[in-house]
This record gives sequence, C-alpha cells and structure tokens, in this order.
Amino acid sequence: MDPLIITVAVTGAEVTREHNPNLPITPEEIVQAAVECYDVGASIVHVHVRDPETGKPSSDPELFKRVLEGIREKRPDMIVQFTTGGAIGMTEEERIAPVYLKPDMATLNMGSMNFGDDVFLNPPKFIRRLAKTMIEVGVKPEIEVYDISMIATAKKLIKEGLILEPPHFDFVMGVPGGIPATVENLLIMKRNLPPNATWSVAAVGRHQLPMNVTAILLGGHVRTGFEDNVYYKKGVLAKSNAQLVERIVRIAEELGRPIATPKQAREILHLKEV
Ligand code: KMH
Ligand code: ZN
Repeated sequence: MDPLIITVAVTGAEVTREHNPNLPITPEEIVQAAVECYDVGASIVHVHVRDPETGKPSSDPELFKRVLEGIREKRPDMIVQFTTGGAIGMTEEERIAPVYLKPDMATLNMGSMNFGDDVFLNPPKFIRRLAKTMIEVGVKPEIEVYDISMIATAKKLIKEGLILEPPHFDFVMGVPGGIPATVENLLIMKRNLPPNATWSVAAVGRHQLPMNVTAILLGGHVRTGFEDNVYYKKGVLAKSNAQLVERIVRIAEELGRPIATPKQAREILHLKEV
C-alpha cells in the first residue's frame, strides 16, 4: 500500500461558527489551520473561502489568492486544492475562477444531485469546461463522486481525453441525496474505479471516522476536516481541524500504514515537485 495521503477540508461552504466556533473563516485563519494540519501530517488542504465580514461562502479570487500565497509562503510543499464546487447557488463563472490562480489541484464534481434540501448543479457542459480549463492551466483535478453513476461519467471523460491519467478520485459519502456511507458501498465504489486510479474517502458527520478508517485499511487515502464533520465524537465538538488530522495519524500508525510526506503525496498523485 502507498503511504497514506491526508487531505484536510478546513472550512467548506455549509458549516458555520454556530456549528463549531473554531471554524476558520478569514484567509489568515484558513492559512493558520492549514499550517497546523500540515505540521501534524496533512499534505493536502482543500480550500473554500468565506467573506471575512459575514462568514458566508465567497468566490472572491482575491481571498483565494491570499490563502494560496499564505500557504505557499509558510509551507511551500503543501498541496493546495481549490474547490470548484463552491456553494449552492454560485454561478459557473464564480466557481471556475479559482482554477486560474493555479493551485496544485482543484475539485471536479462529476454530476448534479440533490444535496440535502438543495440541488447541486453540475451540468455536463460545465464539467467539460472545467476539465478542459484544468488541463490548459496545469491543475490536477480531484474527481468528486457522490454516487457510482458519477464514476461512469468520469471514465467517459478520461476516454475523451478531458481528464488526464492517472486520475484521482474522492468518494464523498453520506450526503443526503448521494450514496449512503456504508462499507459495502465503499467496496462497490472502489471496484468501479479505473485500475490506475488513486482514491480517497470523505464522509459527512458521524460517518467521517468509520469511512476514513475503512479507507486506510483498503489502501485508499483520507479526507477529514470541518467541511465534512465538526465533531470529535458524539456531543463533543472538535477543537480544531488539526485535532481531526492527529487522530487519523494515530490510527494509521497503529494500523501500520505510514503517513505520506507532501513529497511522497506529490509522487503518488503525479504532481510536480516544488
Ligand atoms: N459545497 C458543496 C455544494 C467541492 O468543494 O468541490 C460542494 C462542495 C464540493 O463543497
Ligand atoms: Zn469542498
């Protein structure tokens, strides 16, 4: 098994300070959270930005730029992955904008779906536009799949040459409207991947930890962080994103799975070195 790549999704778009007062919001707080997570074992940070005044999801490229520059200055080899999922209701122009800042990676969501009580729109034309732009600017996509059907869509885009190989997938499990977070479903998702794919697992709420641990055992990689879950355990809020990363590191070590350094993560994902 490859060493374990840990991604931390520090902020997201849906969680608020009311859910957890330790949520990073300003670019400086997001950079600080990324640094703390890097220092305890995360090699990728998945970034959404917020309006520093209101805490609401933002698509302002200036905010993304401040996060990118802050991380590049403090931890130059950390892999920075920008969202293109953004938040429900953002326009396609708003969602594609961060790609042009050339982070190492950006998400590529593989289909439209109900997302809780909302609808998360990813029309084929927009997916293709995003994929093409990522190739043009040299940003590796992380293919976000919320159900098995989306793996089939990704395979089609790989065939069309719109996603370069080897592809990297993230299974986002347990979103109401997406695939339920069960071990059985994870095994089916894994079985459907192209043979040369790498993959990680994100799962929402109480499913985060068990699905992360299953991914460690199956040779996949892990995404943790407040975007998907703000609790340490039932009824106890996490103190920080780093606390969630530290727990994954401890469990992986107990299970005999070494943690990837950012250099190793770059090799595994075929990203350029810094
Ligand atoms: N906020 C969700 C609607 C991504 O980052 O690419 C979409 C999302 C996925 O968070
Ligand atoms: Zn996200």
